[in-house]
Amino acid sequence: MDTNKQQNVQPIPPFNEKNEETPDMGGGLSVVEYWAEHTLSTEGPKLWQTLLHKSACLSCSWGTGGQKGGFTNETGEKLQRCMKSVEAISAEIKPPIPNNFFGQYSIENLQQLTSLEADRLGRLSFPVILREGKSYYERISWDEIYEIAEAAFRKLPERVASYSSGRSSNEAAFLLQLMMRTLGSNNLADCSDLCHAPSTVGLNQMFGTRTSMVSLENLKNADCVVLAGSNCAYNHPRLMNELIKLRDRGGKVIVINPMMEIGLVKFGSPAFPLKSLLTGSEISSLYLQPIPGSDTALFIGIQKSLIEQGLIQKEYLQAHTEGWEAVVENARELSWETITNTCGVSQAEIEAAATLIGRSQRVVFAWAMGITQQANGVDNVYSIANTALMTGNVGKEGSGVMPVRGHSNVQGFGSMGVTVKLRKEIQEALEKLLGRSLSRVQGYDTRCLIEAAQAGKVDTLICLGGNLYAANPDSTQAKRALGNIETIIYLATKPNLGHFHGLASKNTIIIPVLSRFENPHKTTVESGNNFVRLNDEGQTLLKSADLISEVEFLTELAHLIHGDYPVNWRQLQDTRYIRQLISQTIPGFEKMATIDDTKEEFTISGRIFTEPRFPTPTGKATMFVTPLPQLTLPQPKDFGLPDSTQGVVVALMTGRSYSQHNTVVYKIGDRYRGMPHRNCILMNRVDAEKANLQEHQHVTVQGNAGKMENVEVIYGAVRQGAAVMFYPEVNTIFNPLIEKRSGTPAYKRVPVCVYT
Ligand SMILES: Nc1nc2c(c(=O)[nH]1)N[C@H]1C(S)=C(S)[C@@H](COP(=O)(O)OP(=O)(O)OC[C@H]3O[C@@H](n4cnc5c(=O)[nH]c(N)nc54)[C@H](O)[C@@H]3O)O[C@H]1N2
Ligand SMILES: Nc1nc2c(c(=O)[nH]1)N[C@H]1C(S)=C(S)[C@@H](COP(=O)(O)OP(=O)(O)OC[C@H]3O[C@@H](n4cnc5c(=O)[nH]c(N)nc54)[C@H](O)[C@@H]3O)O[C@H]1N2
Ligand code: SF4
Ligand SMILES: [Mo]
Repeated sequence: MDTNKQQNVQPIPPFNEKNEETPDMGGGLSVVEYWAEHTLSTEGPKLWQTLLHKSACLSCSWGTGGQKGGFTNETGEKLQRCMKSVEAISAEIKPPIPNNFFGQYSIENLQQLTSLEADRLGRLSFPVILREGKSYYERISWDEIYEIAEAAFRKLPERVASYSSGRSSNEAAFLLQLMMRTLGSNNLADCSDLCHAPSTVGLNQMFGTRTSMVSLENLKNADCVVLAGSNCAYNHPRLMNELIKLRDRGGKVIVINPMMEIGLVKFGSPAFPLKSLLTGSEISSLYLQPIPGSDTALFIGIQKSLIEQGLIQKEYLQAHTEGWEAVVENARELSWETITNTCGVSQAEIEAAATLIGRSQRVVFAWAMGITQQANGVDNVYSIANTALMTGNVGKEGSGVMPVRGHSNVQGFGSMGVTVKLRKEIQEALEKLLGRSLSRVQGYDTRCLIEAAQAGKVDTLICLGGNLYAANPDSTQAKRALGNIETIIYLATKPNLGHFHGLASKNTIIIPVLSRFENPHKTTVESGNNFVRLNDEGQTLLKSADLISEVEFLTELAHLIHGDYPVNWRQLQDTRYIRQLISQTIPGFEKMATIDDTKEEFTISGRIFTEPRFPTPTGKATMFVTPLPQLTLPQPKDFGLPDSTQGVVVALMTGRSYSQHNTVVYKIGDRYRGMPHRNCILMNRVDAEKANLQEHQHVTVQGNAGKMENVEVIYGAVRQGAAVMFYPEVNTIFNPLIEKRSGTPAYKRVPVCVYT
């Protein structure tokens, strides 16, 4: 049986029909061409200066850079800087927006800009305000900013909120939450609410920890990686090097993704110029394509097969877990028919995955947005971790569970207490610092913040980076909600759609801040692998600009609101003192106290598990039974369309193109998926033909909150019933289900009707 099953292993997935124009592998020479084009261009010297600066890469959470130099990862390996990093830096070193710009273009003009056009305006280089009833942003003095901000923060604490994005430093994040909590507000919405919150919730429930339990060294010792709902070929390119090396040493990679992402089949990495770059390295040993939103069923299927093949580690379960009997029983009882009907993957494929996992010695289970951005995101996480536990793969060298995080410091924001689900240890430490209790009022996460604003319950909002407007679903709702807030203060490096659409009713202020590599002080960030990096001081290349550091602005504002309570805020402008505070209040950050002297970047203590003992009351992991999702799609008539409409309803997976960073679009096309511009829907040929559509035809795509017209149909390697479109544009047409335990929107299973 086993030999047969092994033969079933398929590196290429069943739904593999690519668009003719798409390349046969991810990465490849074009990556190097991009490097060459940019580093040799007129911006080349500035780029190199920034690339060589001792600070962490701005882009993703993989965490390249820092004290060992711009090209080094945390294990000291060189040549670990990818072109996404160049893309991100290139955007930040653009010339400043001219002084007379905002006087020339009204808000109405600015609202016509696309995301790409907004970003290309250049760096924000002086503070501006849009006053009530006015149609132009105008320059504002720092004195007036502080006057308006202070008054805005004197509102009832429950009516004051913050939103943050994960690019700022730990120091800024710590200040933000301390300022808000000192005020008595827990309204600390963060982009992670839209992102990995289900991972945080799920891991906390099961293991009493909230982040990846695997270090980079651990990953290097794995002999199998299960990669579910992640397109790391685009979004965490240096993780690809680890997968290449794993395959080289005979390990296996199981990819779980409704879409065939070509870079997960084959990837040409510049880190291996001779053996990989031109010819490409094989990545997937087995590629499974479940129905969007059905991963729980797929993982239960894997569990069932593990049980049937006698591959579960019963002794491990007995010794180190609780609740395992019910989980095993559930998998045993569910019929194969129910499982395969729910996930759309055949029993043979599922069994092949189980065999690979069960026969491997050290398996890492990694996942990203395809798993979390679902109405049952927490169950998805449970089902993955249940599978890991059943095979004894948590708390063991070279194995474990690994959420692949988003922004370069999004994890640091959570660690610093920028969350509506504060850890008890931090709460107690902050209460000690404040000499009083923290407010017990439940804070608003990102979706709740939008709803509270819509209901007129928010007066003041401060946004530390990000793009709250465009990151949220249902842009019309987001715009209306933000419009009910009296004062919004945006701290940003670049202009974005949010600054032009997310306007307050009285005052909207944009404060231009220094980038990570420009701050006059040292800062730190935390990678998705729980590694803290130290960023050196730098200088801005914007010579006559009027920029401020995030730390300076937040400390000045906090000083105005709170005086010298509970700390001398202005003293904290020397960020060394913030790090002292962090070391005293944040668990695992003891080494932060000495990092200025030692320059020693470190792994946060208590995060990596190589023994199966967990920080739960019993020391055991808790397993939860995961219900199967009910996945039906509505009919065209449910969209209010007449019966005569020739249309097809699909589950839309909304996400990133090759050339964008979240809401910021760098290039309009996506060459690896053969999507020439942003207004495309990638779908399976069979679905299109069902609705009498042809490739390149222009169609309407309608969700439950609006429609997009003139969308070009592109055929691609996605399973039937699923389709792909890009955010932020697509956020105009739907208001999704929300995962109840984490607050995260189901961005990856959006029912839409495609018709002409
Ligand atoms: N260059 C670049 N890097 C980035 C970012 C960026 O925008 N650009 N963003 C950063 C951030 S904040 C984040 S969160 C990460 C995002 O990184 P990813 O999570 O990799 O990005 P996404 O494009 O959202 O989607 C991931 C994959 O999920 C798959 N998927 C969709 N639905 C399902 C499903 O139901 N099941 C399964 N198994 N898979 C599914 C999609 O086909 C897609 O391949 O990247 C970070 N890094
Ligand atoms: N439909 C759909 N929607 C999604 C997603 C999806 O997959 N599908 N993904 C969701 C996810 S995973 C996330 S994380 C969110 C992202 O949501 P956000 O994090 O809110 O959005 P970004 O686009 O990353 O924010 C970019 C802006 O941050 C600012 N910025 C950059 N660097 C700095 C800095 O150093 N300091 C400051 N103060 N500002 C800076 C710049 O002004 C830039 O324009 O979007 C979510 N929305
Ligand atoms: S993998 Fe991520 S952190 Fe590393 S260089 Fe690329 S974008 Fe930066
Ligand atoms: Mo994210």
